[in-house]
Amino acid sequence: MPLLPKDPPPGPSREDFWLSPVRGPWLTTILGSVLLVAVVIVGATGFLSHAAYNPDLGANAVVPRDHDLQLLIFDWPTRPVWLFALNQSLHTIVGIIAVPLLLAKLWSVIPKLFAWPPVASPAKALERLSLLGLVGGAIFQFGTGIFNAQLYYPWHFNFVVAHYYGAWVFLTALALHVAIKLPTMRRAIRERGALQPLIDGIAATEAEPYEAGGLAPPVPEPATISRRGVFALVGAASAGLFVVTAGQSIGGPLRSVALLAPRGRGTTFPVNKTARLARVTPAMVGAAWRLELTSGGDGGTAPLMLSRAALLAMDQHSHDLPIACVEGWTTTQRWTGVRLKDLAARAGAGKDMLLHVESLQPHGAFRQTTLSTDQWHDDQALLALQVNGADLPLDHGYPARIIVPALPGVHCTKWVGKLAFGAAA
Ligand SMILES: Nc1nc2c(c(=O)[nH]1)N[C@H]1C(S)=C(S)[C@@H](COP(=O)(O)O)O[C@H]1N2
Ligand SMILES: [Mo]
Repeated sequence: MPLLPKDPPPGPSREDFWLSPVRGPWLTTILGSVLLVAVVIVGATGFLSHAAYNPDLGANAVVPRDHDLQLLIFDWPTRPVWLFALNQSLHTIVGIIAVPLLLAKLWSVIPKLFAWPPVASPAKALERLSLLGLVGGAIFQFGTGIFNAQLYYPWHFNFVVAHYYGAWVFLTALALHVAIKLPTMRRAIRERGALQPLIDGIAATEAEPYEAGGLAPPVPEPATISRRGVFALVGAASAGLFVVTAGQSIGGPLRSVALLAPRGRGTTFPVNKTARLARVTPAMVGAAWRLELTSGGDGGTAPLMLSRAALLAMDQHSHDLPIACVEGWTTTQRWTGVRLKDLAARAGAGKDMLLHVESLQPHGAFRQTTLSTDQWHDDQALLALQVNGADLPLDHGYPARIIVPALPGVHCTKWVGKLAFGAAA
């Protein structure tokens, strides 16, 4: 005995509830294809960003390493110096401007959400389950990413961990979905052409042929927007989002109109976390401050305690290097300080050692980082003491901070208290 009536109840479960003549397999195919390109860029740059943390080193891993799904872990390079900035800008910019596309794509398939009966067969049940991963995953990934870029955390989980596993759920469901839908997409393009329907204005816009259980409406209303109008609308929305966000990473005149980018306007040199928030007090960084420099751990040499004057007496090097935050903002400044490899020599560190960095900041996830051998060997890798020709401001890490080419901003540790060269753990 069926639990549900065979005929759908009045409302969105009835096919004749949906009237738009532009909704149909062709529109969904093209919206889906463009969205797919965006998602591939965002997914690839997301996994690269994960690799850029060098999660195999020291305490760098944010996603627990013992139950991590690692496909793409390699020694993150230091050149070109803007590599991480480019990667992270692509990730956030493409992720943000894809939102109108995602909404249009979801709009184009909304009748499917109300399909009757809700579960027609075990195979359909499986397909709907995968759609839960797909649509739920998409909303979760775009939602958490954008909230993070807005510095808004209305949840109790670790963003990086959730966003990382969310990517696996979403991209797995997406791969399955594309595989299932490929024949439908090919048919839509074969029958109507990839771009042909964009030629029609409103007057010539007609519905695609109705098929039971398909996307085209059985009884379409006259068109109020053409198909190219749909793409113009989506394109304009994406362009608008680009204008109000991309300035935080691209800079230039766009920076002043980056209204939706919390670190975009007002300054070309944002502060991620102030000394106050990090509980670093002026007393901690006063005349009594010393850099503790060690090599080899417990069995190694006695620690050197270097004052700022002692560091300033060493060879100083200046380089224009970007800081790029995972949240998407980027800024390039002129940093001056001591080369990390000169400090390694001073400490008597072995060439194949790692560099463990500790901040004076008493608590928090960003108070330590581990740099790879290649990273501290780089000629431009600095313990910076100055920026733009003046002492580092306290909020930017006075008395000393890490600046390494192509290093994620989060590893450019501020208020450094200790540099320990040592073996891999
Ligand atoms: N000790 C410490 N260092 C830190 C952080 C921090 O919170 N504490 N934030 C990091 C992050 S996430 C970024 S993006 C950069 C930002 O540097 P800025 O605030 O000087 O622009 O500093 C990094 N260094
Ligand atoms: Mo950051």
